[in-house]
Amino acid sequence: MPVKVLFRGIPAVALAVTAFAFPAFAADTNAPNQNETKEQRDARMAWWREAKFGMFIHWGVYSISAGRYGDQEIPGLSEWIMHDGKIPLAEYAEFPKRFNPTKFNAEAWVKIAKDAGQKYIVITAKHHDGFAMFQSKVSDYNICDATPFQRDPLKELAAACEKEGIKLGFYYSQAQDWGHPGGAARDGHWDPAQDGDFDAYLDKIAVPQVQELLSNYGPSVPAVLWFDTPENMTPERAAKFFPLLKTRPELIVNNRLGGGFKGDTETPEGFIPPNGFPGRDWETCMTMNHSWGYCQRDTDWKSTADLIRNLVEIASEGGNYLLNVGPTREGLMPEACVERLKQVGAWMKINGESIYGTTAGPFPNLSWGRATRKGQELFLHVQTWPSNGLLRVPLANKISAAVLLTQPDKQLEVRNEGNVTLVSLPATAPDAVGSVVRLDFEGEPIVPTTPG
Ligand code: JFZ
Repeated sequence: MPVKVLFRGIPAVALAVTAFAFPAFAADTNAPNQNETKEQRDARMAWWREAKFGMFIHWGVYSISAGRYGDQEIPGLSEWIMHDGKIPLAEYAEFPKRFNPTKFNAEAWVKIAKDAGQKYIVITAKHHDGFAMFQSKVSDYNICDATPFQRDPLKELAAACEKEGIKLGFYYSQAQDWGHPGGAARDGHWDPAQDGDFDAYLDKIAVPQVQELLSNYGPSVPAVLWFDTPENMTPERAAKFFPLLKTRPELIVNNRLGGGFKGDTETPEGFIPPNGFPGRDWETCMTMNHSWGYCQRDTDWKSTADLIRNLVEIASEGGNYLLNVGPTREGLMPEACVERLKQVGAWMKINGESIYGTTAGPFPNLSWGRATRKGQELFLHVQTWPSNGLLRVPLANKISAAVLLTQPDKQLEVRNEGNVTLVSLPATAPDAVGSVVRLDFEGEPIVPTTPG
């Protein structure tokens, strides 16, 4: 049963008591990175905090069906088609025989990410369907042994990422696995071939495959391990992965292993938490349309303006943006995605300094947009251009410089009026989606509680 549903029905008091009843886990010294100092943690998270923007890739044999099973449209997420269409395992296992994505080119994918300004990629090594998109000795239900393609895309991506200076992370569905006996399935198995012992599945498939992923791609891949949907996981089951995770001290792990393991990153999905997660690293994952895996009918793409605004909003609350693309059965990223990513990249070329390595802005809210901070620099993302040409910033500090990132050599006029800083802007916005002003300020930000 999904954890979320369980939680909904339980009063807060019961939850608090339950949490109190298992203090052992919170203090579990076997969990990775339990005892690291703040300095060690900051060093481990440094590249990720600098990166801010990553590419999520959902690619698997579900990219073949692309939302259709026989002559039926299966509503919902394309990567859930086996579950939602109640496709028997033996039948789904025929899909790989038709998977021959000869147009896949790791360098082209990495270049698309890089040109978009994305600094890391997280790709589905195995999704809930249980099919491994990598060479696995543990199960021949994998792309090298069960498709005519026979290549390991993770290996090719690792090489391309290394060349381009992009970090590579792996998504691995550790609990749900509809393709191996004993693997979990939300709402239960639909095919007796799936029945079996969950612990045996963890011991024989999930743990050894994670070991393969952590061992076979060089010392710095994966940089991130992205677990998902912890159905049936318990503290004991999560602990089966700990010794492995500890073999890779630089690894960043998300919070979806289950069994109470907090991991390194919160993963709000499809939404932007209004105040971030104070004291925690976090990453909003979002897909460009509605499905994660490629879905032929789903052409409702977010606009470039939406994508940029999301990135800005997330950065202004202190998070990262992991933006998903679902490549096709041929191994191509949909044209609509490529086009939008290019446009985001063009914006990032000018405005990237207002995103990379920034932390949340100091303002609870701003009527005209968002703000990010990097040390003594504030980046003002002006989304509603002031009609009188004066931007009101609720900040009382001394300002030593103010420029538009589109015109970094031209100082803007700035004056203080009471608690407020007024910045003179040109009559029209230089960028229709998001123009950014950089303010160099002195001291700690002084933000009046009632803007003047
Ligand atoms: C999961 C997957 O089931 C889905 O296919 C996709 O991979 C996505 C990134 O992750 O879906 C979830 C997981 C967590 C939540 C919602 C959907 N959640 O916490 O709200």
